[in-house]
Amino acid sequence: ELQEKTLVLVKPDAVQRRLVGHVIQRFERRGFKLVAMKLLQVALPTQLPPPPLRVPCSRCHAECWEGGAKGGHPLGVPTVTLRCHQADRGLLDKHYQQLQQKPFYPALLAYMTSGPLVAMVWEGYNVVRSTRAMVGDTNSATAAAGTIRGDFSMHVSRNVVHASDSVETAQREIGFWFQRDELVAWESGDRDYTYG
Ligand code: YYY
Ligand code: MG
Repeated sequence: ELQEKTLVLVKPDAVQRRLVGHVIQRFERRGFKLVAMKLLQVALPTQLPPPPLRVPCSRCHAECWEGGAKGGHPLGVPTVTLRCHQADRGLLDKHYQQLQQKPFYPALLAYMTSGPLVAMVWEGYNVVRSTRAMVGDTNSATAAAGTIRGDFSMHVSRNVVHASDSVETAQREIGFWFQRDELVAWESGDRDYTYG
């Protein structure tokens, strides 16, 4: 059968409202398989700590960070790369590529960077389409009761979750939010009972 993966974000409003467990429970109970998950705070550049100081190397008196002009230490000494692991708005600009020109985009950015969110990858049969159905309409006012947005959200600008809208989008979005080695492949023991 068709096994797909999709990206689900539990957005900052849902983390603040302690809904993370509720959201996870719905996908688990449906039978989907969690293959990656992390809590992270996406920051605007002004919220990020200053970048590490680039200090000249004490041995060669040159800047020899990885990716530098010479692509490494001129004396062949292993270099340490200091990288800021905090996600920044560039991630959201990619994630919401289609929406950047919309009038609500600045507000959407402010909301998505207002607190931590939980990023997850769920796997299963038709998971992309099923997840969208479980999440409900973008606009909470018209989201059906029984959907996550229909049950937990009142307003489009605070709609609790994100879910990828197609298999292609899902593949791209998973790549934005996760490194390849953050996805865990595992066999679920109830497979014969959930898929027949
Ligand atoms: O995929 P989905 O989240 O259901 O909707 P999109 O059309 O992709 O919009 C992404 C996101 O933008 C939506 O979840 C809330 C926000 N948004 C908004 O704040 N105001 C709108 N009028 C439309 C969308
Ligand atoms: Mg969308």
